[in-house]
Amino acid sequence: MEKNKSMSIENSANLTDEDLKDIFYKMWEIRFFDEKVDELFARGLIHGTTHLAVGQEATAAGSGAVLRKTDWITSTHRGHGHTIAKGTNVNEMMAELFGRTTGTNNGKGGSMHIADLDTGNLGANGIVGGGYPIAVGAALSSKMKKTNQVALSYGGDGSTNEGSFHEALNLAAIWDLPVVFFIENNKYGMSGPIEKMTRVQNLSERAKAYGIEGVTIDGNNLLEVIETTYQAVEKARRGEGPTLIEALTYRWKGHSKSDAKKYRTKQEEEQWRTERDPIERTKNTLVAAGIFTEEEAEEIRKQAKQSIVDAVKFGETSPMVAVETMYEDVYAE
Ligand SMILES: Cc1ncc(C[n+]2csc(CCOP(=O)(O)OP(=O)(O)O)c2C)c(N)n1
Repeated sequence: MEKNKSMSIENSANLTDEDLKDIFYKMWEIRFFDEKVDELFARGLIHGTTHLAVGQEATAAGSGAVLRKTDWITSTHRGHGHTIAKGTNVNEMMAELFGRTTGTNNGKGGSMHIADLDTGNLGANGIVGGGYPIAVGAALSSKMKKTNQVALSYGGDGSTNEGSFHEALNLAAIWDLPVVFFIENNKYGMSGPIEKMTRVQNLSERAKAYGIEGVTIDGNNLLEVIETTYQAVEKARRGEGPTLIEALTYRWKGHSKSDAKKYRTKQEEEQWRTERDPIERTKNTLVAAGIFTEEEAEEIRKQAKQSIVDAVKFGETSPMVAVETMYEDVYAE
């Protein structure tokens, strides 16, 4: 049925004002989720390691918004935002990090292994570049079974130097597979700046080597992310093959929880935080378009914050995973 709702911002994905409000809510949810995780680690309440995507909310929320529930994603070690944007319940995500039975992976996966087949999330991946071949395999199954599903594979700038990236792009190209390679270029690998890791100016140029389309966009501009991803996803759905999207963004926090960030200046960090905050920019755009007022935006922010408070409560009060169940869910039965 035709949506009978207002669309104050023209966009080819046909997102209504309500959709954009939801995306704005998700951006806050992503930010609060990761800030809370940072705090919980510092207090010793959750364990292992984690990689936060504070500052990268527009790439996750914008790309996730144009995918169908039945489309797939593969995510990275920095994947909480992708998972939230694809529709996973934040209570279950938080419970997973707390190692509780109510978690997405029954509490046995943790931050880097969240998978949620109900929302098409084929899994985060601690192996840099490990998600690309999985997405290509999923896309191949879609083509062979004619299900019309698209796979979108997230990766960091550093992952484009892995062999798996190149093999995946080549196979996807020669078979015209319905897959989108979405690179979040946040300027650094663990501590290595992109300029020292590759000679190409834009990572999207690498698409040429495989005969596919490559595009570089401002990853902190939500509407640009939505528009570009939608075009690439729909092209894939029409059977016209893969696209490489490079979205320029920045992570505000260190690589992982033990990073002192000595490889970059405070000035650079400050500049990205104050001048290019994706949430602030989205709010200003949506207020200017009349989608909500400043006060309504503040209300959405508060609701998102509360959802994370509730998620922590849910995680903390859920049952711990029992040691005797350690070997369950390891092999298919
Ligand atoms: C195959 C492999 N090599 C090395 C590592 C160690 N490692 C974890 S994250 C990371 C940096 C990844 O950088 P990038 O792909 O740019 O993602 P970002 O952390 O910037 O989001 C490295 C080298 C790993 N996990 N897997």
